[in-house]
Amino acid sequence: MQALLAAMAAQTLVAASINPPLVSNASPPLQSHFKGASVRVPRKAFSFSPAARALTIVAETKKAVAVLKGNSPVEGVVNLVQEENSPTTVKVRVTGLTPGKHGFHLHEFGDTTNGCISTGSHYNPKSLTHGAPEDQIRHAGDLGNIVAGSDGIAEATIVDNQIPLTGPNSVVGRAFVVHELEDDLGKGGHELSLTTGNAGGRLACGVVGLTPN
Ligand SMILES: [Cu+2]
Ligand SMILES: [Zn+2]
Repeated sequence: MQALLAAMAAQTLVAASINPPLVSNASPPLQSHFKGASVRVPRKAFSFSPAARALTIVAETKKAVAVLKGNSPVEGVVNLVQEENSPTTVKVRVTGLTPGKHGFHLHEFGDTTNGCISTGSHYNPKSLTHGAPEDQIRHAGDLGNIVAGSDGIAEATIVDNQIPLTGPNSVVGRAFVVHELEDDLGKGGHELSLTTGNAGGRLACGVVGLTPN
């Protein structure tokens, strides 16, 4: 019985020795942080439970833009958005075109030193021949045609999985080109069909760059 009372008294003393610093405004703030339960709360907040880790995974959205210009009245803006590991959505608006179809591609280089000609060939990391966007065998940069109305304006939304904004095949730093003629999508039988789609001259081009918008 005496032992039990002694034990209870000891517990009371322990409790009493913990509680006063936690409720006391008199103790310096730095000291109270090193006492009792106040230490355990931050430790739990930093524990690496699966739930805590899931909170740190945030889907990354990349955005890019290209402003198209050239030695012609043709100009335009291309906006690109890619959610992590998803296809890239490309929104195109080009003005000053002749009505009808115009080849629209991503070319290999973001170099406009000599105008659109120095953007090189169609972006082609897999070394395939020219084709339509829906073909298995195509250049990654083959985005088909955009179509201008009688007002000379072409607007399109293209969703494509071969022009990512991150990773080894990122198209950031490469260039869009809009062409004089229709891209025959590799099926025209012309000697240029399997390299350029025989899409003719380069009316305007613009380098793809990252944007926060
Ligand atoms: Cu082209
Ligand atoms: Zn091509």
